[in-house]
Amino acid sequence: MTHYRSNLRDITFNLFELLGRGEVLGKGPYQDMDSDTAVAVLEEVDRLARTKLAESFADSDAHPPVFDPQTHSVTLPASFKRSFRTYLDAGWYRLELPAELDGQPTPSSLQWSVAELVLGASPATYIYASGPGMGHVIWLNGTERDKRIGRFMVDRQWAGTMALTEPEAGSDVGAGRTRAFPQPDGTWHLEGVKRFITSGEHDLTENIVHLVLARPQGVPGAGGPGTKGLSLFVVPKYHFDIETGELTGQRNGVFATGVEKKMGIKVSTTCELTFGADEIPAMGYLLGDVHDGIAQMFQVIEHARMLVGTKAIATLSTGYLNALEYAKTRVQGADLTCASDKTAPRVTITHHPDVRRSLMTQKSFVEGMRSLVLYTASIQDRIWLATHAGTTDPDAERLNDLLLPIVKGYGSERSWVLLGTESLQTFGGSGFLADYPLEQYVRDAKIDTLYEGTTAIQGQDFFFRKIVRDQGRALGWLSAEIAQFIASGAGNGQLKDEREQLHQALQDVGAIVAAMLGQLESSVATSVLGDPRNVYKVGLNTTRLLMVLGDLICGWLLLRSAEIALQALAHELPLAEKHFYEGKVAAARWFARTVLTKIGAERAIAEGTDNAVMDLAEEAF
Ligand code: ST9
Repeated sequence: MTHYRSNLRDITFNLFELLGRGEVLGKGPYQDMDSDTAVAVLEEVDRLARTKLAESFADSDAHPPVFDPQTHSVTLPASFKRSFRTYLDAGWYRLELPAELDGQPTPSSLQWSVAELVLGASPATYIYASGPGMGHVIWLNGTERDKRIGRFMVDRQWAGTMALTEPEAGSDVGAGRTRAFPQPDGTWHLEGVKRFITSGEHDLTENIVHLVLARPQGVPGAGGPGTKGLSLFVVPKYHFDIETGELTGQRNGVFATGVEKKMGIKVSTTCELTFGADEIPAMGYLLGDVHDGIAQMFQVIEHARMLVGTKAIATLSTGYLNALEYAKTRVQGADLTCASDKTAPRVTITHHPDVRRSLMTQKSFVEGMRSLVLYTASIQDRIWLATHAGTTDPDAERLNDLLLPIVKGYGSERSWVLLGTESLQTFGGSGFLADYPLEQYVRDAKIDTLYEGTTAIQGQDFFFRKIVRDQGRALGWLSAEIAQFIASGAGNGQLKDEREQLHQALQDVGAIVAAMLGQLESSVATSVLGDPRNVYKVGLNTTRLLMVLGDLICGWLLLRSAEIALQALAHELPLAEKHFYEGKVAAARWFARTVLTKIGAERAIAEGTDNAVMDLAEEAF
């Protein structure tokens, strides 16, 4: 048996019972993907994930990629290559592609359900297999030439990278110094160094296509300072015939000049890439022949942020299920009611209150955050359905924008902390051993709070862009939805206390937002008490707001799930189903009582924020 424990029942609960995806499947663009087919797909990917994909997980951690600096090449372990090849051959990545690229049109909600299974079993497999998805972005944004490149990436299963980061440009992408020089034939030559490039070099695919942000030189109106001066270039590792995609055998001037040694997810290479050294030019195509790099790159980034949040939550889910399995069999100590009786029978640790506290905490967060991911994906379904109908759904777009930093920032923070403090802890000292997957999960999941924009960046994006710049429209709509649920009397009298806790949490979150808006307002010079330094008070609370909003949404979705579960429990059910629904109700109650109730304390902290920590001399730290 491999490390991976999936929870298909909870995924189908979310899709069909909570989010009503039966309404979307089998219709319009998804005619060939009805509910039965969707379940069959999930079952097949689940089987593949638990077997072939998961089987290389530990081995590829123990035998990480080998970098040869002479040839700039990287060799991946054979076990991982087998998993990766099995995944590509199975073709499930085509669920994320449009029919025009020989994809199988599939709603986002089903795509991310499938992604959870792959990311939980072998996160690096899913990440290395992003090339066709990046080809899709090139195809969407490109000229006829670029569309052909996008298609080659799909047809020939080329890999791709997103090359933003540089040694001096991490969170601050606009500080990037890589330059691009126009050539008489319409191509560009790039010069510079990119760092922390995921999948930057490997021997898994015949070609790698780098999406590179660089500053064009000598172009009026382009190449200025900051992110807006960056353009997006398509830079292949190997040159190819632009008409047929056949490799010419010539190497382009982009080389891996370093591969990082790191804490986790070791099989996923993290590379330094040097462009245009050694007298071999790094030739690139300007995407779409327009200088609109950061906006184009954000199409990839938005997808990648959803990916990273889903990866984190998938890892917590398998971490919890492994911990649960262990706790059910590990016998240790007597029941607390007879702790002083040294002859009392020893019991499994699931009998101990603190273990139950831990397991229910893990369960409620996993299930709440799975709902958060799939609820967000269901909003993306709306966006794509509108696109397919030749219109737009601006409300859905705004809501998706609001939710993405929560999926990424909140999902990764909660998952990593819970994996270390609760899932691994359930094993006692054994959790520290390589005998169980927990120690690798903790190491592999830490990156999720860091890449694709750190939690601090997600918090800032959330408040300044997704709330203030949006003039609170998406947040207002979401709050109204939650308020409507609270007022609905859901749960038929059985969730009265929990709805009250949700109500209080909603008010507390509203008060935190109001306090931060007040702090922002008072930082503007034109206001009566204007002091620019008051914006620091906002900055001291952006991560806090991100986290409490995540708690609020998870609490709301868990209670909606509990309402559905209570309705199901009113009928005769097979035992396993009865337990499943009882577990849903228990998780929602637990979360409301132990998590939502803490938001009041966060409110007090936010409302009482001053600049004392900002006024402190650096030496006093
Ligand atoms: C990395 C790799 O970490 C990790 C690997 C993960 C796995 C990869 C797998 C990828 C799979 C992909 C498959 C693709 C499939 C897709 C299919 C889809 C069909 N939302 O506020 P401003 C834009 S890579 C949208 O002034 P600053 C916007 O255009 C490294 N757009 O920012 C805006 O213009 P406007 C990851 C946004 O102060 C413009 O940027 N690194 C958003 O100049 C300027 O905005 C990072 O993530 C947004 N949320 O720069 C960087 N925000 O305002 C983290 C901005 O006119 N740092 N734009 O609309 C940041 O995000 C910074 O906040 C900053 C600040 C760089 C944006």
